[in-house]
Amino acid sequence: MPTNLPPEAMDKWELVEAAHSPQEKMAAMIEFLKYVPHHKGTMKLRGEMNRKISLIRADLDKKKRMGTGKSSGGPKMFIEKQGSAQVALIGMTNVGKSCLMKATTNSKVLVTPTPYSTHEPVPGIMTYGDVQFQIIEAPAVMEGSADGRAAGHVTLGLARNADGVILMIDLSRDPIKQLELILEEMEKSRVLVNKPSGHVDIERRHAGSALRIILIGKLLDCSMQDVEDLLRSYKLNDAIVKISGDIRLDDVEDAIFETTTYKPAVIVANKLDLKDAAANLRILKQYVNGKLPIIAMSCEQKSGIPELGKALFDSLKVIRVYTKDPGSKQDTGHPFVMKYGATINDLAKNIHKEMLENFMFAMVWAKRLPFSPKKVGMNFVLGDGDVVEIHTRL
Ligand SMILES: Nc1nc2c(ncn2[C@@H]2O[C@H](COP(=O)(O)OP(=O)(O)OP(=O)(O)O)[C@@H](O)[C@H]2O)c(=O)[nH]1
Ligand SMILES: [Mg+2]
Repeated sequence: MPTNLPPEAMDKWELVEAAHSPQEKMAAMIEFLKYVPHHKGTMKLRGEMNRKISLIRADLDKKKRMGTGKSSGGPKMFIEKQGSAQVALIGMTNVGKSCLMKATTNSKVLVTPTPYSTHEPVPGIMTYGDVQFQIIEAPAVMEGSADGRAAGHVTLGLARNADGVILMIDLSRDPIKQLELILEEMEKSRVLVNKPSGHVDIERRHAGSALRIILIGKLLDCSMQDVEDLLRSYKLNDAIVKISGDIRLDDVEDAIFETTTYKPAVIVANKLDLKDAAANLRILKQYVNGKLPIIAMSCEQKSGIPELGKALFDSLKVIRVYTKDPGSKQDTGHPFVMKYGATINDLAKNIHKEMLENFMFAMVWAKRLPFSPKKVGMNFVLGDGDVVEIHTRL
C-alpha cells in the first residue's frame, strides 16, 4: 500500500533526517506527522513514527527525572557493538537466558529460578572459532512487551538494533505458545524474522557524496528511475542504496522510514535434559517446519554450544577474510569478519582509509579459485576463508 505523501511531508522528512539531537529529531517527527494524511497506506508509517516519538520522549523524561546527567540511569537500550556481530537473546522468563550467557560468554550473570531476575541488558562475548559474537541477554519478553510493559521497549529495541536474534524456548513448557508470543511481540514492533523475498539497505552518506543505487535483485512494480525519483523526493541525495531480491516500490519507502526490519534468527530450544523435552522438541520442529534453524541444547549440562556457534555464523551470513602483508609467508591469523558479498574495496576500507586511497591491486588465495593466488581489483567479491594481500602505491 503506497503512502502517497504530499510534497510538504517530504520536505519535513528532510528535517527529520538532518536532526542532530533527540530533541530536534522528536520535534521534526511531530512536525512531519502533521503532513502525513490519514489513510490505510500511511497506517504503518504513522504507527512507527508515533512509536519512535514515544521512545525518545520516554528517554528524555527519564533523563530529566534523573537530573541532567548523560546516562539515564534506567536500562540501556543500545549497547555499543563489540565483536563481529551483535545478537540479542530474547525469550520469556526462566527459559535459561542467563544460564546460556554463563555457559557461552565471559559475562557475570545471575542464574536463578526466581522469575524476571534479569532487569537490564547484559552483554557478553561468545567465541566461535576465530569469530567473536556479542550476545546480549534482554530482559524477559512477555505479553504486552511491545506496548512497553516491564522493560518491553528495551527488549524489543535491542532486537531491532542487533544484527541477529536468538529466540530462546524452554522445552519443559509449551514450546509453540512461547514462540508465538515472542514473534507476536516482535511483529508488533515491526521486527520480523521470516526471511523477506528481498531487502533494501540504505546507507546515508555525507552531503556531496551522491546517490548510488546498486540493484542485485529485481524490481517488481517499478523502474530504477522510479526508485531514484522516490529517494530524491525524500531528499535522499547522498546515500548508497543496495537492493537485493524481489522488491516493490513500497519496500523502498519502508526502508526510508526504517519501519520494518528483518533479523536473522536462530531458535534455541533449551533444557533438553528435562522430562518431556524430547517430545516438545518434536512438536516445535514440526511447527517451525524448517523455516528457522533450531538448536536443541541444555545450558545446564553445556550441550549444544558448538552447534549454536555454527548456526549463528551461518544465519548472520558472515565471512572470515584473512590478510597478509606482501612478502610475508603467513596470514595474521586474525580474520576480518565481514558481511557476505563484501568486496576487496570493503576490506581495504576496513583496514585503513589510506589503503583504499593508494590501492593498486590485491592477490587472493582461495580454495574456490582454479589458481591461487589470483590478481584482482577492488570489486572482487570475497568468500569465507579467503587470504588477501593488498598492494598499495606506498
Ligand atoms: N534442567 C535445566 N535447567 C535449566 C537449564 N537452563 C537453565 N535452567 C534453570 O532455569 C532457571 C532459570 O534460568 P535463568 O538462566 O536464570 O533464566 P532466564 O531466562 O535468564 O530468566 P530471567 O532473566 O529471570 O527472566 C534456573 O533455575 C536454571 O538453573 C537447562 O538447560 N536445564
Ligand atoms: Mg536472566
